[in-house]
Amino acid sequence: MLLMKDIIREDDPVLRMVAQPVDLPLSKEDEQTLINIADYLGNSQDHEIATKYGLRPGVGLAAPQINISKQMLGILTYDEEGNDHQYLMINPKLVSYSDEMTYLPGGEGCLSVDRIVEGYVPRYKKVTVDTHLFDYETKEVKKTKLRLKNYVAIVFQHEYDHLKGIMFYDRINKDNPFAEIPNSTPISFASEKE
Ligand code: UDB
Ligand code: ZN
Repeated sequence: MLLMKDIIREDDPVLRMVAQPVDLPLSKEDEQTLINIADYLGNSQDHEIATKYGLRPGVGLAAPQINISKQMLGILTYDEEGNDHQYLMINPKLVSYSDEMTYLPGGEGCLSVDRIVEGYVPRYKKVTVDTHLFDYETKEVKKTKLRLKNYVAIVFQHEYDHLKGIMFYDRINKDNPFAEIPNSTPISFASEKE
């Protein structure tokens, strides 16, 4: 199983690389990477397991963060209406986005960043994503178009940035980290940060 020591930190140049597309059908190795990502997210959100192994509760994890510079990422969270969102994405593409922006009023963190970086991270409020999805149970891969909004859209954009070598703090206004984000509404959903 993946532990915190397997997650590379912000000083690692791999986090600044553009990740490579994944060949389909999936190799066993790439399949295992997706399983490891899903297991990390699930384990890290299980209080008992997370405590035992010292895992930071994650809502998303991208392959580059485990030192694999390939276009794969996982999301495990729920939205403001309480619906589950579980995705294991292969070669995702952000194909369209809203003019409206959003942000987390408490800012963002990252499993690869061991410090607090304050400031608003502007994100699109709605995104459309063309991707292949990996089904953990059946191991099938399906091409899908996803429409994501609000918090789940933020998580997606954070993970998608990891595939492009972008860190959340690159997007914070350097002169005024808390400058108003034009055309935005903050996420009101009470995020219980860890
Ligand atoms: C996270 N977790 O996983 F709203 F139950 C963050 C960390 C960096 C604080 C661990 C998080 O936001 N947890 C959370 C939020 C809730 C409810 C809840 C748990 N990430 C993922 C990451 O680093 N991926 O690369 C950072 C998030 C910041 C904005 C989106 C992703
Ligand atoms: Zn991150």
